[in-house]
Amino acid sequence: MSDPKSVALLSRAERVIPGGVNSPVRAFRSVGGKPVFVSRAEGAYLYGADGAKYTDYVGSWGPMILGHAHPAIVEAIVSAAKNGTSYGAPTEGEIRFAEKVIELYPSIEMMRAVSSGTEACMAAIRVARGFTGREAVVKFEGCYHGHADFLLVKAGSGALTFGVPDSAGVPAATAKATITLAYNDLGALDELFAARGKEIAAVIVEPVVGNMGVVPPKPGFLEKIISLCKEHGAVSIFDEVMTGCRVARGGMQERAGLRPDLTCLGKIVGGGMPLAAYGGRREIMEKIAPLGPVYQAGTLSGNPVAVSAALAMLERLDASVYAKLEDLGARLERGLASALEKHRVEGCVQRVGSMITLFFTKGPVHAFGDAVQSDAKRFGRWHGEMLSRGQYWPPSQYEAAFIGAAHTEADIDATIAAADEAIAKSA
Ligand code: KE4
Repeated sequence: MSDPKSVALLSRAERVIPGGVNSPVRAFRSVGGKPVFVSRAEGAYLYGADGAKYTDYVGSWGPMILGHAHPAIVEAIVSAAKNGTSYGAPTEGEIRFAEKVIELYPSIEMMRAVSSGTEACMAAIRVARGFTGREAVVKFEGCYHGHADFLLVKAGSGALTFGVPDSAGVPAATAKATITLAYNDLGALDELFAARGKEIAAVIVEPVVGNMGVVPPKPGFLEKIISLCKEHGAVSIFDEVMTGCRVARGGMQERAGLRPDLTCLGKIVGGGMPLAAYGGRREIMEKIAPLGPVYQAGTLSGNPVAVSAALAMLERLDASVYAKLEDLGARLERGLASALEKHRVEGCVQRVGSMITLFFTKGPVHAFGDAVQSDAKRFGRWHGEMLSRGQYWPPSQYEAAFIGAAHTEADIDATIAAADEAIAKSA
C-alpha cells in the first residue's frame, strides 16, 4: 500500500495525465496497488513522497546499473549542461559515444543515436525493410520492442501468416506484415523460413527476454535466428535495449559469442538519460539518410548532456561490476528459491546475471504460454507485502527485476527475508 501523500498526488495526476502516469506499468494496476510517487533516489534506494525508503529493484527499468545519482554521472550531466543542453548540430561527444559502443559491440560497424528504445527498434526494422526490399517482420510472443505500431502485434489465427493488432489504434493492414512466433520454438522458425523465407525482412528478438519476466534462450535458439536470416537474406536484429550492458558489457551477444546483423540498445547505454542507439553491419547502416534512402531523424538524437552521462556510465562498467552483480544475483536467486521451497509454494526463479524474476508458476518458463500460467494475483499480493517491507519490486509478474552495483549483500539478505515473509503472507 503506498503512502497518503502518494495517494493524494495520484488523484491530482489522474486529472491531467492518463492513469496519472507517463508510462502504463508505473500505475501499479497489474499488481492491484497504487504507485509510490518518488521524491528522490540515491544508490540502491528510492525515497517516496512521504520520505519512506525502499530498496529499488526497478532501477528505472534497467538503466541504474551503477545506482541512482551516481556522483560521476551527475557531475557529467551538470558540466555538460553548463555548455548548453542541445544544439541540433554534430559534436565530438557523439563520435566518442559511437566509438565506445562499437568497441563494446563488435557486431556494430556503424550506429545511429536516437532518444528511446522504441525509436531504436522502429528504425532498425525500417532499415532492414529498406535494405532487403521486403516487408514481413518476425517477432516473438512476450517480447516487447517499444510501442511502434508494427511491433504491437500478436499472432493471428494463421500464426505463420498474418499478425493482428495487440493495441487499439494499430491498423490491421500494418499488423498483417508482422508474424509472431513462440519464443524458443526452433521448429516454428524452421517451418516459417521454409514456407516464407524470401518474404522476411527481419527477425527481431530479445536475446534474453525481460518483458514476460526473465526467460533465457534455449540452446541453439539465437544461433538458429542468425543462421536462418543469413541463409534467406533476412536481417537478424538483437533488441538489447534491456540486456545491453546488463548481462555483460557487450550484452547477450558477448555472452553467447554471436554477431547479429543489427543491434538495438537503450537504458544503460544512455546512462539513464533519453539516449538509445541502433547499429550493425555497415552495408545496412549506409542505407540510412543522408547516405541512403531510409529516412530516420530526431531533434534530440545524440543530445550532448545525455551523451556525457552515457560516457560517464560506460567507462565505469568494468569487469568488477559484473562480477559483483553475478554474486549478488546468485545470492538473491538462492534466497528466493529457498523461500518458495520452505513455504511449499509453486514458483520458480529465473535469472541471467543481474536481471531476475520470481514467477508464481511451477516453471520452467520457456515461452509466453508458460509465463501466463503464473498466479498473477498472488504476485500482486506478494508485491504489496514486499512494498510494505520497504522492497520496491517491479509492479508486474511479467517484468524483470534489476540488481545494481550499489546494492550490498545486506540489502540482498534483507530482501530475501522480506520475500520470505511476503510469500507466507500472500497465500
Ligand atoms: P523505451 O522506448 O521504453 O526506451 O524502450 C522500449 C523497449 C525496447 N526493447 C526492450 C527489450 C525493452 O525492454 C523496452 C522497454 N522496457 C520497458 C520495461 N519492460 C520500459 C518500461 C516502461 O515501458 O515504462
